[in-house]
Amino acid sequence: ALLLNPIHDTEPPSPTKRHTKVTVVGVGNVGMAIVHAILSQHLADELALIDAQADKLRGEVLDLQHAAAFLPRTTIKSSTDVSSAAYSDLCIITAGARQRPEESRLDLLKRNVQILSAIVPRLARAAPNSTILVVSNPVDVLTYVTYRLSGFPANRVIGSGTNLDSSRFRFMIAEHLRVNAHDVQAYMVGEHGDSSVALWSSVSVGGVGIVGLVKGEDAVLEEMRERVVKSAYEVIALKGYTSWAIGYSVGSLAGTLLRDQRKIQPVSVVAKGFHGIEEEVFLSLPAQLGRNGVIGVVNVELTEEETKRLRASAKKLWEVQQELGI
Ligand code: 6V0
Repeated sequence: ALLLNPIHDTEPPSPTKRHTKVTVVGVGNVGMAIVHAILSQHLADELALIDAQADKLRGEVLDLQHAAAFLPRTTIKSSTDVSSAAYSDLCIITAGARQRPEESRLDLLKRNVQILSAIVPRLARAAPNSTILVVSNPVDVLTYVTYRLSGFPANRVIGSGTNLDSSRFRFMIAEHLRVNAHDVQAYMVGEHGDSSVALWSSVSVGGVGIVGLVKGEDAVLEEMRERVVKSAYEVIALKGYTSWAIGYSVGSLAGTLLRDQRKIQPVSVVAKGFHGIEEEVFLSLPAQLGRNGVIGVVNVELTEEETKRLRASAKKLWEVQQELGI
């Protein structure tokens, strides 16, 4: 017996039809939250999940496949072999050692550089036309490391950077003013983490500049910036890791990239040449993103103080890169 009564001969899919493939390397808390965001937004036809721990990987994939009746039809494959990233449009790297409570992001660096050296060259060979999005911490230095190890042009290597910090920032401003976070335009730029810079001068809510709107302004705003910087540590201290916000944040970046949305989002890009930065470092700046990665970096106007802080971050990151000898 036939499963289906054929109505007409079906044509094989046209080879020019777009098939979107996303690879996620690292299926820990962060990788799986990203996978969840990608699946629920119907962003990919095929997902390749890669991790060094074969059993955990197989468990995660089976668990996802068992949700097939409730999800769009997405082929989910898993492998411990990086070459399964072949034909990917987007490769997302979350593999890494986990940040321990109280551990600074920079302390994680050496452990993670080693992990990336095992992954990136093979990933670049397997999917030479993809865009690589780095999430592993410390994200700015590791994006630079990925850029160097991949040999990709700078527009196709991006760090998730302060996209998450900016979302936390928008949440806090929205809570304070009791508005919807979607209506808050606000960016944190620079290093993801301890030295990130809040661009107060350009914050607006529903088109109205925030400067002059908040009572006790300077103190309130500085406290919000500090809370943003501390928020990852706070979540890690409470639940052991962060996952949902970074998952949605990277899911949003994946949507912008794969669907060529030309949205402006703050991500880690080559910052040399912007705002007087002379070092070859990756730092977050609001950037327009599309199918081929970074289209351009927005010419934001910074105050003298903001420029000073950004340059200090660049210098700090450059020194770290020198220490690594890359
Ligand atoms: P996790 O839950 O420990 O997962 C890491 C995964 O990487 C594990 O499943 C490992 O098996 C895997 N892994 C390790 N080495 C390799 C390798 N050589 N090849 C393949 N897989 C490997 O960590 P979690 O998911 O919580 O965090 C992952 C990374 O994201 C860490 O570096 C975090 O610091 C970083 N984050 C970055 C954020 C950002 O805003 N950029 C936010 C949150 C976390």
